[in-house]
Amino acid sequence: MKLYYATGTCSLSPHIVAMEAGIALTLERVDIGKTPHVTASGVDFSRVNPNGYVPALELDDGSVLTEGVAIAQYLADLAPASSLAPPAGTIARVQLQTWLNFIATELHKMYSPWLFHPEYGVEAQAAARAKIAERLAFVETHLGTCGSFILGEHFTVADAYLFTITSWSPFAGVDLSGFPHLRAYLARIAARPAVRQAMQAEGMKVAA
Ligand SMILES: N[C@@H](CCC(=O)N[C@@H](CS)C(=O)NCC(=O)O)C(=O)O
Repeated sequence: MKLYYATGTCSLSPHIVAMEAGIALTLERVDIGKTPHVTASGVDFSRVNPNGYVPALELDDGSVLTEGVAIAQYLADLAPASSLAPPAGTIARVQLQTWLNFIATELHKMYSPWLFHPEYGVEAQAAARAKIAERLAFVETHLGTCGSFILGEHFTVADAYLFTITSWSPFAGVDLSGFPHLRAYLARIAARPAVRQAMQAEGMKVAA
């Protein structure tokens, strides 16, 4: 399987999941800074994902999965013993999907595009930061009571996703100083060997 990724973007989330699950992936970098987006091997990425965004997962039969939360759950389900996602059909799985949808729609798409595209203007960015602060307050309250991870004591795909998105905060001007539980959670996740390996494989800096 091949994961199309761009360093440090939301594609880091399924990359972490694969590392946690012990699933070997081929990686192909996509330059999303240039239009059209071209992959490291010179392919126009719109031929892989017509929407032009990472992540995309090419399966061994040539078919392509898109949308980070779907890819992450697919990978988790390939390795049920890793407990990265509760079994389908359980309330715990629905709780996982509730969090994945919350992270995708209330956080991911509030950080990006608003905070990474200055052309939206300072007013839109201030509004996005205010909304993110509200949502992070909700996350902070949850992390204060849930245990080590979002669903309790097991690291799941939701943790890979929340870690990936909220780690953008320093680059996006989002102040995490009022969220001590979130900061401790991010440090805990950043120390996981699989997370470090995924980040290193993408050429990111990891803490010593
Ligand atoms: N709905 C998609 C959004 C993915 C997305 O926003 N990807 C960004 C990186 S975090 C991207 O590739 N942007 C480049 C572009 O949209 O052209 C998902 O959740 O997988």
